[in-house]
Order: sequence, then C-alpha cells, then structure tokens
Amino acid sequence: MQGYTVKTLTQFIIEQQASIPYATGEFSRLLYHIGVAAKIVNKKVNKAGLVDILGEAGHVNVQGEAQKKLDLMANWQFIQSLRNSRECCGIASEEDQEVITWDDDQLTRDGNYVVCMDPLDGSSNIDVNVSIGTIFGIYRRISPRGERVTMDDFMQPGHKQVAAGYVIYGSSTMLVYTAGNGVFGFTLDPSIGEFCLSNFLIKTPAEGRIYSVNEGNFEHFPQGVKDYIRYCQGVDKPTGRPYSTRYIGSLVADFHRNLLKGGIYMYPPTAAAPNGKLRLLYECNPIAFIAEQAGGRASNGAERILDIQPESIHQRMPFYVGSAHMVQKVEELLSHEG
Ligand code: P6P
Repeated sequence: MQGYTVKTLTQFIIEQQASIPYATGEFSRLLYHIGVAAKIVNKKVNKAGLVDILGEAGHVNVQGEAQKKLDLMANWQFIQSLRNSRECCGIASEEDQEVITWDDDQLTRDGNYVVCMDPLDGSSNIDVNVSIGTIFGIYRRISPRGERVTMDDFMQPGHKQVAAGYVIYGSSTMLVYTAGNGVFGFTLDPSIGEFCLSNFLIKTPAEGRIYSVNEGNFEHFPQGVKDYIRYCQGVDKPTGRPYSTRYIGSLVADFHRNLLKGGIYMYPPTAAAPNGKLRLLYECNPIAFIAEQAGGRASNGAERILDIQPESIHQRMPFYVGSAHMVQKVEELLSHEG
C-alpha cells in the first residue's frame, strides 16, 4: 500500500538529540511534553467553537469539567505538562503575574530549564474563528540545580534561549520551533494524533511584499514608522510596491504567514502602549529567535531584540520582525529621527 514516510515530532527530537554528543535527553523530554500540551490545547480550542454552537449551559461542560476561559485552560495545560516533564524548574507566563515554581517538589527543582510562554496569544479571536497561537522560549537555568529558581533565571537576554517555538491553531495546527540549528515545522495529523515534519529548515525571504501593522494607530506612530508605511504604499514597479497590508490581529498567524512568504510585522509604540504592546520575554524573544534562525531580523527599532537585557517578566517592547531587508529599512527610517 502506498504510504507516505512520516517523521513525527518525537522521532525528530530523538534524531536531533542523537546528533548532539553531550545531550542527556533532558531537553528532548521537555520539548516532547510541550508537544503533548499543544495537542491537548488544540483539541479544546477546536471544540470551543462547537461548544458555542451547542450552547453549553452554565459553567460546567459536557465532561463535567469546570468551564475555563480558553487561555486559562491553555495556561493550566502547559503548566501541568511542563511540570510532568520534570525538566522545567520554573515558568514565566503571560497569564500569571508572578513566575510559577514548584518549590515543594524536589524533582522539578532539579529541572535544568525555565520556560517563558504566552499559552494562548490572540485568544480574543477565538470567538470569530481566527487562528491563535501558543508562544514559548526555553532557557537553561542560571541558579544551581536542586535549589529554588531565581529571577535571574528569567532575566536572560533572548540570545540565551536554547530553543523557541510557537503553535498555530489554524486551518491546520502546526508546531514550529528552533533549537538553534534551523527552523522546523510540524503539522498535526489528527488521524494519528502526531505532529509530522512538514517544513524542513524554513528560510524566510530577505524581501517581502507584505506589511502587518494596526494602521488604526497611524497618527501615534513614530515618524520613521509613518515614513515606512508610506514607503510600502508607494508606487514603484521595480521594488514591487505598493506592498499588500495583511493584519490578522494574531501575532502568531501574521508572523507565520510572513515567515513563509516574506513580510514584516510591526507593533510600534502607540499612545495607549508607549513601549509597544508585545511582551519581550514570551512574545518578542521567542519569535525573534525563530526569525533570525530562518534568516530574518527582529529589533525594537534600534536594538536587536535578542540582545536586550530584560528588566521585568511582563516588560513590553516595540517589535519589528520578519524579512531582514524590510526590518532594516524601517530601522533606517527610524534612525533619521535621531
Ligand atoms: P492590536 C493579541 O492580543 C496580540 O497580542 C497579538 O497577537 C496581535 O498581533 C496584537 O496583540 C493585536 O493588537 O492592538 O492591533 O489589536
């Protein structure tokens, strides 16, 4: 029977581990558990629409579970799965004001990694059936194993990430990650319940014809951003302008499309968000790591995102990410402001 050669995420992780002489399997186990949580969250995200159609009464769903908001459900699920991995000693989550640790549990205190995550970014879009995503970044801890995790473990610049990835819950569900040796995409095959390798060594084009930004904030953008948007809208055949504007309002969905096709995503400072809206630790850094590993670029308009020294776990940062030449162009226009 004609079958297709499937390489699952688990097989790929094991293969990658075999190629690293000193690998102990700890990182592989952590990544495996992230994949498990992604599959569980995917099931609940997909069913959410159905639940709305079925009009579940009250706060108890058909399984008798307390009905949770989707992003809180996703947060709970990833925290449980990371704890079960025994390789994670602490988490910084968009959903929790403080870092999550399990100090009473020696097994997790022995964990060698911390994770920064946005468990369900763009979850307000779920009601209108727009793709949403999970974003995660993984760091080796700085504090000694076996001891309590410290804030220093989380205040590491993005270039210290050992891995980063996202899950996009869309027309199909994909997990895209890098461990510093290129970017790989895995598409969930519901018929076997496995993420299967579908994009090997993703490279993003240096130039693109798509710009993604909430132009409703145009009046409040820095002059350099206004100048760049006007540049994108200019008529110039040799450079393929005017570009197309595509803005879904879901970072993972906008970034994923631009990663594959070429393009730039921008969240500049606005009146409502003078430091930008996106969070450095669990949105900008993981996406920036992936972008750079795919040959793209990510900055706050002046500095490389991955070089920025974090000051707090929920710190916001202006964010320009995608095709290298496009990000360079907006940086150049912003530098004219002095
Ligand atoms: P705005 C979702 O809330 C999010 O964090 C990103 O996923 C998305 O790109 C952005 O905010 C949308 O923000 O202000 O344009 O609605």
